[in-house]
Amino acid sequence: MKIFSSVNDVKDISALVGEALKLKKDPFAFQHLGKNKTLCLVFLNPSLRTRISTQKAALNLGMNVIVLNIDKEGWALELQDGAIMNGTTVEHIREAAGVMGEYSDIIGVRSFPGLKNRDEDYSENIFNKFVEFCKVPVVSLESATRHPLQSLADLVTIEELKIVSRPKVVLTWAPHIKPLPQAVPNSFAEWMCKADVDFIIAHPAGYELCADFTNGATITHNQDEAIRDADFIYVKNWSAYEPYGVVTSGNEHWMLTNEKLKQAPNAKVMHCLPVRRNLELSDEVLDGPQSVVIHEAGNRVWAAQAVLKQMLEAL
Ligand code: AN0
Ligand code: CP
Repeated sequence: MKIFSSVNDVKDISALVGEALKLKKDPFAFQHLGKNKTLCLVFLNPSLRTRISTQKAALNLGMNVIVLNIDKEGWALELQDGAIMNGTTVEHIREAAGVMGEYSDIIGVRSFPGLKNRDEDYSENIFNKFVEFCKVPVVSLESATRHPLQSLADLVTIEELKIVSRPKVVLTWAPHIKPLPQAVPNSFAEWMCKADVDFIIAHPAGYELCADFTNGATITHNQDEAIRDADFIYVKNWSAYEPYGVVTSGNEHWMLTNEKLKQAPNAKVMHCLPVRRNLELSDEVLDGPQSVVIHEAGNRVWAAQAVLKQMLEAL
């Protein structure tokens, strides 16, 4: 694997999930693969899980890891081609990515969308420029439109915890005070549409995701009906795709509570984290027996390790 930016970069999804679960049982079996290889993780935005789990995954494979919080510690990056750089930006992404490629065998990049210009965000300009100019394999640590390491960890979690062969998986929108990207729900939808699950998306009117990612899913505005008898309930906020990046009020009742969970007594509750308590999910759900959010975050290590292993094997 040379690029990991979406489910479309994966040849065999169930083999990759199986690989992650095997690595979970035997984390240090492939230390020779990463010997004398360097992973550089570049963050243009904050992170807790992605940063630590990907670093841990690389260490398990015997790699050296360098983390650069380029938004805080690097030179201000220019992204526009042809820019006259007489303003605040100091270094063009062409040189910055090219130089980082000289120091790295694999690069990871996190670049959130601006949520102002949809065409620009959905063109994946920043991620694609890293790929073009660094000339080494690149793994997405969440780009403008997708979060594939999260989705792989989510699928690993579902495979691991399911008790029926084809589980009912519900992605339900949750309230938030800030406009958040569509990357996590886009990506989750894209992976679930290819997995052996019965997949339903529930959201208030006006929060339709781009159809490119949801092809094959059942979509409803009725949250109660969607979550009834679900096996997995995946909670996530996102801002509107149309009009782009907008957040409307009046949907506070979409928070997942124990009262709602009564309709899905066997459901496991998932969230990518970070989560805003008592806004997206109530304390009682997060602290209750149906929540698997910490376990899910733990699986980020094995998802990242499976992807890095395939990249190292292709070097
Ligand atoms: C980010 C998002 O929704 O894309 C990162 C989630 C992994 N969340 C926030 O900004 C709170
Ligand atoms: N879920 C996730 O990607 O978390 P971080 O933003 O903390 O990395």
